[in-house]
Amino acid sequence: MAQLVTVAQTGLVAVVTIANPPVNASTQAVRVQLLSTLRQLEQGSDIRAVVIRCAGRTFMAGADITEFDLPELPEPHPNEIHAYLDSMSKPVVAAMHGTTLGAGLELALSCHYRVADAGARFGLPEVKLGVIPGAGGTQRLPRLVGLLTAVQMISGGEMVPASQALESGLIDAVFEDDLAGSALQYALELAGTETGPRVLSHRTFSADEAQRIFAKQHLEQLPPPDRGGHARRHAVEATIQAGQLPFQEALEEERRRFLLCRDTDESKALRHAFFAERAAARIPNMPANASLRPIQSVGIIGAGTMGTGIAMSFANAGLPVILQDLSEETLTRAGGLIRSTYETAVKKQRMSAAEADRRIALIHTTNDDLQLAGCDLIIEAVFEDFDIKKAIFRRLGEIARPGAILASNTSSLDVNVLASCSGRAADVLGMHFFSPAHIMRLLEVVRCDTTAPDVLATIMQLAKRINKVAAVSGVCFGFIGNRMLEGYLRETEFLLMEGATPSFIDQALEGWGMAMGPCRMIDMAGVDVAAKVVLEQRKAGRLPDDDSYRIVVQRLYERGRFGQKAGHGYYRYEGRQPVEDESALEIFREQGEQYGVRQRRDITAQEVVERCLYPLIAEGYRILEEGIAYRAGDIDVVWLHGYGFPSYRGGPMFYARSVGEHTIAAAMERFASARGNRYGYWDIPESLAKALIA
Ligand code: T1G
Repeated sequence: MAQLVTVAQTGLVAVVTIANPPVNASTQAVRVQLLSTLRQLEQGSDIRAVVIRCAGRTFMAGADITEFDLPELPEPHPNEIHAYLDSMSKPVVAAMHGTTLGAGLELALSCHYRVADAGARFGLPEVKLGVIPGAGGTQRLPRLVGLLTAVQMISGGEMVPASQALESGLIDAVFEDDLAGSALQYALELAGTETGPRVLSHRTFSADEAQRIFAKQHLEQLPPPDRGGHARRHAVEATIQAGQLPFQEALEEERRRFLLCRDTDESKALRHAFFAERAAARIPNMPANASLRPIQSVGIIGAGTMGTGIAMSFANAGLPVILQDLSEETLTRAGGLIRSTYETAVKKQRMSAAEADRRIALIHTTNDDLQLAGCDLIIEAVFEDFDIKKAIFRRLGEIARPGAILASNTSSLDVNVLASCSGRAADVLGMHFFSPAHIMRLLEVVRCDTTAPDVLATIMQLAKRINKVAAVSGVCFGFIGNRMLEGYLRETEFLLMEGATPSFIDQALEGWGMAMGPCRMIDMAGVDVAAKVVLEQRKAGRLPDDDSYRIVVQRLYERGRFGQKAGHGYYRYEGRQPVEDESALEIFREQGEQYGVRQRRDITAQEVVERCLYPLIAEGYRILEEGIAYRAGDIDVVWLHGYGFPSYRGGPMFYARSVGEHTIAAAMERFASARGNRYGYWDIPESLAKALIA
């Protein structure tokens, strides 16, 4: 067994170091070695205090999530270590840096004193994996910070910074530098003054009535168990029991709830999403030591909403940006949007005024594209006009410095063509950001046939640097997300023509878990934007020979119903509030009659969900068959981070396996026979159809 826990003695203090890269996860080997080390130190006559610290980038960041799939957690359970810490006669100090999370924070709570460096953050994020703290967190945390703070931390799963942790009593001291030396000094003083342990589990605890009432209100406001609230509800219920049950009994109840949650579909989906996001960053057959191109400066062509949002994404990561546009008016508007965005962040105390000023100062605007010539990465973010984009890539091929990476933010156009226009195709790829680009984390990285491996690797690494979740897509219309969206929107419009209303469709899909239904989504993104994409597809001959295909969005567009920004689209808007609009329903009726909807009928929410989601999922199978996506998990990452797919369902491809591929294929067969399949809308991809034979 590798040596993961070592000890160094300084005077009367023993410093225990855990070294289990990359995040010092609490594996069985770590637990075995840590427990035996603590037992030895307790016996040591020349030791009066202990410090537990971690090597590398962070204090223990949690249990090893891969152990969740084991039938039983390999001994010793973290609770055994924590019970031993409770029994020790010598004070133990946790010295924390990085992100102390989950079992790492539970270990620290079982220590007797807690110190940290100024940049440290703390959390119990277990609910984000569909479980609850399973090693005493629900019982020790309230004893330290009170019921309210504990319920908020545990049910939200968010990290708190060292300053807040100090203020709440979670930690005892923050050191600006030299954590190791300061923690040692802290322990030496404990030893020197013969200060004994402070054992949280021995602390009697009873929250006052007001705190209990708050906790119960918090519980009632959580989503239902089958809509992402299962683990959160158990986490809060376990926390509320702190002080109401004898400590050991409460630990057993916590463990019971943890095991209950661990085996749910919600938890399996969330754990899948966690690892899928990290796997998506890995490019198959890419040598681990692939050289990356340096990216120290970024140029963006096009200062519209997308270009401005992209500029802020880079400024947020500390990278200087030159934002270029031919129109001075556009540049002025962009400058205003940048300033107002950061002013709002300061007002909401998301960042200091100084930090906002730093980021604003990183973005320079210009109308002269030659100023981009020295940039390491240049992103084209003009509107979706292919001829203009081609001209820009020809220009970039002339002015950009050798070795610069050239990217297009296009949401659907053929990046291979842009690459060839540039005259340096190996340097070109797509970077499809999602609006608002400085907030949405998804980045579809589109690899052209000619993109050089180091260019792809560089951009995948850069994505992490700008806090984006990247997934690689091959070149096809709509890449991964928008291509799968087609069937979803097609069926939405057919359902409208058959008698469903926008609110019925949206509520059916939002009730199923989507963050926003299709009609509200298009109204918000712009009916005109959606209609232009359909018209562009029809012009390029990419649509089925079916005049009724997405005819509704075209009719709304023709009538100036551009969506929320125009006050009406699929809905009428009172402020930002969507309201059913008789004149829109009339358009749906007209189109239904014109395209042969003999009689409008009552449609169930289940039919809406199946009619919209199954073609979306089927397209995902085709995307995998064609090699457009490397893995099914990459497709899930796209939908979880770019389209509001419910995380507790794991993404469309994970959901397909959990609901059963046979169920989906059989439903598609039913729709094909009930509705006809003249245009292949209900064709079942081969890799999905095999479920029918199995
Ligand atoms: N278990 C196993 N592997 C983990 C891991 C974990 N807890 N955390 C990270 N990894 C892997 C990750 O898959 C990746 O692997 C590598 O480490 C770097 O991670 C009993 C039961 C700590 C903020 O939920 O939030 O404790 O892709 O790319 O961006 O109550 O990792 O390189 O092969 O994310 O710097 C609670 C989960 C567990 C924390 C670092 N803890 N991790 O982010 O690196 S449940 C968590 C994170 C628990 C107890 C319960 C982040 C990070 P690879 P990374 P990062």
